[in-house]
Amino acid sequence: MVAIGGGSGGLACAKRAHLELTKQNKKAKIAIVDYREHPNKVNTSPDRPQLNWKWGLGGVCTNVGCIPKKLMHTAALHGEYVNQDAREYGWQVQEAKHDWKTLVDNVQNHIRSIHFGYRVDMQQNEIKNINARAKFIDPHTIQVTDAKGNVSKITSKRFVIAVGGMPNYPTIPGALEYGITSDEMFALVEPPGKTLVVGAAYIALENAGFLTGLGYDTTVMMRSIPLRGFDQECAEKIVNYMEVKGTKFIKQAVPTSITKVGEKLYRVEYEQDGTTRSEEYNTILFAIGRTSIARELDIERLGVRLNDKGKVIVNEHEQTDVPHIYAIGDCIDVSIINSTTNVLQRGIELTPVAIHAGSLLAKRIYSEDLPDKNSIMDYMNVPTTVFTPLEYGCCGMSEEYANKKFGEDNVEVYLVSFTPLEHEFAHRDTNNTFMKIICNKADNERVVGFHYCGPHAGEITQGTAVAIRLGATKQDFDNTIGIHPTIAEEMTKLGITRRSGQLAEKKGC
Ligand code: FAD
Ligand code: NA7
Repeated sequence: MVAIGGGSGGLACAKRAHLELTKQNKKAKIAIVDYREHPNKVNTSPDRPQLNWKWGLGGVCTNVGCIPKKLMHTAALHGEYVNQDAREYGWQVQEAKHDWKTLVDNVQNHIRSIHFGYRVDMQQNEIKNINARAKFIDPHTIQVTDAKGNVSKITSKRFVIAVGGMPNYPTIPGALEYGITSDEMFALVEPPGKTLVVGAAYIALENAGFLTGLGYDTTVMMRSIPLRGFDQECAEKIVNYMEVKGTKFIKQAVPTSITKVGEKLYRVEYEQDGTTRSEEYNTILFAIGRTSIARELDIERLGVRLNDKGKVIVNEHEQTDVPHIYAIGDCIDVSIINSTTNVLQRGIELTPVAIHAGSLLAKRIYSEDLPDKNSIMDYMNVPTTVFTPLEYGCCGMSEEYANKKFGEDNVEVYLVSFTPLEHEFAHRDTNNTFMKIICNKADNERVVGFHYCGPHAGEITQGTAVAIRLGATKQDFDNTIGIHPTIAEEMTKLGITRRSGQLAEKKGC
C-alpha cells in the first residue's frame, strides 16, 4: 500500500496497515509519499517574509496547524496568567514582555522533534518514507518527483490518497505578493507587528486571538458572520470577548486591494457598506478557507470523481470509484457519505477524524477480524474545540440547527453562565464562562448538542462527546456526580432553561 500524504490520515493508515499485517506474520510493503514545497519557493515575490520553516512528516497538523497554533495560543494564555492572575496568587512578578523570535524558534524546534519521532516510528515499522511529490500515471503507478527534480515510479496494489488541503488566497491585487496564510504565520522570523486577519472562521479567530494576547495590534476583517456553522450564541460570545481583550473587528467588509507603502508596511483597501476605506498593516493574514489538493494528483482521468471544490468523492468505506484507490482526511467530501455536515453544519476537517478514518480503513483492508459496525468511520457527533482566547468546545448540533430539525417546541436548552473560582479569585472577567446543552424533548430529552465557552474547553468537551455518543439524556447528566470545585461540574447541575426566561447567571458554589 502507498499512502500519498504523510499527514494525520496517511501516517495513521500506514501504521495500522503495518500492525495488522505484522499480527499475521506477513511482510508488509508500505510506503508514505509526502512532500510540500517551501512557501517562498512557490511564491517568489521579493516581499515574502523570512521563515523558520521546514516541512517534515506529520502534515498540516504538525507543521502549520494544530500543534504550532495550540502552542501560540498557550503562549498568549501564559501572558494573561502572569500579567493578570499571578499577583493575586502571591507571585511577585514584573510585567512580562513577550519575545516573538524565542516563541517561533521553540515552536519550530518542537515541530522538528515531532518530525524526528515520526521518522523513527516509520523506520521501526519498516514503512518506507519517500520525500517526493506524487502524481498518478496509471491506476497502479505513481510518478514521484523529489526536491532535486529526480523522478521515479512506484507501483502498488493499493493507494490511499491523504493529501489534505492548502489555504486559499483571494483574487485581489497584491494578495499573493504581500499576504500570508497560516502556512507561514507560525514560522515568521520577524514579529508580525500590526496585523490584519481576513476571515472569521476558526483559523482566523484563533490567530487573531493569540496575536492580540501576545501584544500585537490585531484586526479581524469579517465578511459576514463569525464561525459559520458553529452555534451562533457561542460565536457571538467569542467575538465580544475578543473585542474586550483588544482585538479590533471590521465587520461586513472585504478587502479589495493591497499595495506596498513602505518597508513591511501595506495599505489594505476594503469595501464596507458600499464605501471604500483603507488602513495600513505590517502583516496581512488570509484565513479565508482551504482547498483540497487532490486534483494535482491527476486522478480524474483514472475515473476518480472529485466534487466542484476538488474533494475526492468516496463511499462509506472511503473507497473512490476506482476500488483500489481510497481517500481519507481533509481531501474527501464527507457530505456524500452521510448527512454529517448537514447535521453539524461545520467542517470536520480535523486531525482526529483523519487519524481514525485512516486507522479504520487499514483495519478493514488488512485485518483478519470480521468487519463490524465499529470498523466503519462514524462522522457524526465529532467534537471539536476552537482555541480562541475564550475557548469554545462543542459536540453535536448547534441550537439553530436543532430548532430547525426538531422544531423550537421540541428543543429544550439548559444553560448557565458563571465565573470559575480561579477567575473570581484573580478578579478576572466575570460571567464569561458559558455552557449549554441542547435536548430533544420528543426523545426523552436526549442531549443532541453540547456547547461550552471557557477555560480548558477541549478537556471538558472530550468526555461529553463520549456521553453524547452513548445517547445520554438530560437525566443522565443530572444523575452524574460533579467534581468540585471544577468548571465541568456545571454540566451536572444545569437547571435553567432558555424557555423559562430566567437569568442563567450563577453566583457562588
Ligand atoms: P494533511 O495533514 O494536510 O496532510 C497531507 C500531506 O500530504 C501533507 O504533508 C502534504 O504536503 C502532502 N501532499 C499533498 N499533496 C501531495 C503530493 N502530490 N505528493 C506527496 N505529498 C503530498 N485540526 C484539529 O483537529 N485540531 C486543531 O486544533 C486544528 N487546528 C488547525 C489549525 C490550522 C491553522 C489548520 C490549517 C488546520 C488545523 N486543523 C486542526 C486541521 C488539521 O490540521 C487537518 O484536519 C489535518 O491535518 C488533516 O490531515 P490529512 O492527513 O487529511 O492531511
Ligand atoms: P472556512 O471554515 O472555510 O471559512 C472561511 C472564512 O473566510 C469565513 O469566515 C468566510 O466568510 C471567509 N471568506 C471566505 N472567502 C472570503 C473572501 N474572499 N474575502 C473575505 N472573507 C472570506 O475557513 P478556515 O480557513 O477557518 O478553515 C478551513 C477548513 O480547514 C475548515 O473547514 C476546518 O475544518 C479546516 P463567510 O462566512 O463565507 O462570509
